[in-house]
Amino acid sequence: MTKEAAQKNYTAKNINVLKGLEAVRKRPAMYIGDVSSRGLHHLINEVVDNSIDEALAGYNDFIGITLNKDGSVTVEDKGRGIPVDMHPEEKKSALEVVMTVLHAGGKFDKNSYKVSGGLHGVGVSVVNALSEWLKVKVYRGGKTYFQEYKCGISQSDVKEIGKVDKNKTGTVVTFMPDKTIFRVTKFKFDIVCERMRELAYLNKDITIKVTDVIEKEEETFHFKGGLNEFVQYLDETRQALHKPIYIQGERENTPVEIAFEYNDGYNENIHSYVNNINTSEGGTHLVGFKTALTRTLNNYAYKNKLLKENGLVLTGDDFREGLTGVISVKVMDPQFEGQTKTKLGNSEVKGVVETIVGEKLSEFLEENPAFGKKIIEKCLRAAEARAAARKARDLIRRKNALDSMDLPGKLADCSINDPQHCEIYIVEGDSAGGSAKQGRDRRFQAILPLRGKILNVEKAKLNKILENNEIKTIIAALGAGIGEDFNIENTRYGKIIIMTDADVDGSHIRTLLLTFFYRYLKELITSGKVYIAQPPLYKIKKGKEEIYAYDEKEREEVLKRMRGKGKKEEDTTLVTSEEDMIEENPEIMDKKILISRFKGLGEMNPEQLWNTTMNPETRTILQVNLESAAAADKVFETLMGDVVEPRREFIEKHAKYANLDI
Ligand code: 0RA
Repeated sequence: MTKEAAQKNYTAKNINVLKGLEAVRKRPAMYIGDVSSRGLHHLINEVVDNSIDEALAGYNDFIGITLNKDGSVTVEDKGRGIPVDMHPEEKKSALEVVMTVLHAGGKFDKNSYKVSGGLHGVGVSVVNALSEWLKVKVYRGGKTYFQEYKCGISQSDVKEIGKVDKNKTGTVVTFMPDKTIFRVTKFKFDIVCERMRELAYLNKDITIKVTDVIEKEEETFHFKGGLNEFVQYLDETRQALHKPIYIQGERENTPVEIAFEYNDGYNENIHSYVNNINTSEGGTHLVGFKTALTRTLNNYAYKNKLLKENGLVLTGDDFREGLTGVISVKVMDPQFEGQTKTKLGNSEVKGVVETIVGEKLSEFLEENPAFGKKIIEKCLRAAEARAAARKARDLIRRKNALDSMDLPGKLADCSINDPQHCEIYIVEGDSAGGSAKQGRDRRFQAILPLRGKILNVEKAKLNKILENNEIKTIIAALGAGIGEDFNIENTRYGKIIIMTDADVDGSHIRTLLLTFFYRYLKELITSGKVYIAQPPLYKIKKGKEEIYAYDEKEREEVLKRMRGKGKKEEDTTLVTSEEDMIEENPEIMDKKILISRFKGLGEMNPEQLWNTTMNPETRTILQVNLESAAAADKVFETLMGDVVEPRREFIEKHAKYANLDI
């Protein structure tokens, strides 16, 4: 290549890099989901995934995460260190390529199980592009290397900045999320810990340390017992019937690891992972496990003559009542499908898991006949209860209460009946329900007011749950059935929006509803149909200008702007209701700023409710998703279950936002 041609080439490459990073900065949500707290925390996960890949390849056993004083984050590992040698095509250090070229991370070695190549695997370059600045240090081959970037653009070549012990290898990445891109820039210790705890359970040889310098908190996650300990952690507030059953094996380059135990509850809590990614929509690995479990336990019960009782037939559901388990598989080339791309599609994995579980579980049962008997007895009891529930359901169905043809009287339905374009607001209380009915766009918005609290489903069997009026009403309105009859295709609405007051009662009702959806209509959540309405907390008024604020921070921002320069706080008055204010001080209006706090939805008139909370053009609604199904399970069990002490601790710790973080 002539010098001129080389120069041209270099320039073109650079332009490509800039184009790539620009695309990320222009449409960050396309790469990291969103620019809220979730997307922000995703940045950490993105870097950590690379460190986990090093661990999966057998080169790393430590990850440190530090939330620094200035708001930046440091992620360090003891992996091989990002390669620094010249990249043959890009004509610059591989380190710079990994940090600045989209999707460059996975190009190096194909034959490995990659987290970073999987679901969210967009590469560290995306973190770099979305950071005001990023600094990377690499320990490799006895030397320390360094490079710094601003908005993803390198500020100089990779520099060798010192020598280290030959045996010390690893990568240290420190980044400052770009405030012009993220709506929220403060990392939360608890959110970071949630994923790190999960990763430590899934990778038992790794130690992950999280430090929050600002809040002065620190946790180290290392679980020698791996999945066994994970299952025990999930069942912490339930009574286990035995020690977890552990199954491990590998076929067709697909390692499979499973732990499960039965408890005294009625829920099925099976969490599945592919390459450390939570597959909340399940997939072939989960199907393989369920198939093997049903077949093996049925065969065992039959062979040992444990099935004599009144001709009951054990179904898959019976074998999974009160079952808590974690399935973790590693797949070379995972195909993710489903609404939220969290369903494993690789068909060969079903057979792999089925064979391994079939063999190992049979062995276990032969060696532990006492366990076998106990498990079958529990499943028989589940079958009995299921038969009773079926009767209850048939009875209700005969009375038409669950039938979508006979909609509940309280429901104000919409006029369009194409589910895709329809939404239902489930509203706390009749008075808010009334405002919502008047304020809505009746063409596509249906309103279902609930009276009081629905039953806590965490504590009841299905037949009891089906006796609860509020629950019957919801099932009938949604039209998709429940339990064995549930069919998401029949859901009458594309969006199911929970609208409760912003107070303790409201959040309790919201949690009860979410618990019910999570346990009995889970697909509504995994397919992203469930939302939470965000009514404003404050109305701020100055002269003719009226602004709604959805939280304290926003209220302060609005106040600051309205006060303008030099104005003092005395000009602001907090009023419970605007009418009171005017009555008491008829001489006030133009310069004074009035803040009224909405205590409940019922305080808003129909027009206000429409403008602030229901108008699709202007409202904000939070989509409920299962970022971590295991964590959600833990939240519900802790909040709704039997044991008081962990619940109190949990509520004290998470105070007001606990209920939202499912
Ligand atoms: C590209 C290739 C290799 C490793 C990495 C990147 C890598 C990236 C990060 C990000 C944080 N920690 C990391 N550790 C490694 C393969 C290494 C090799 O072949 O030597």
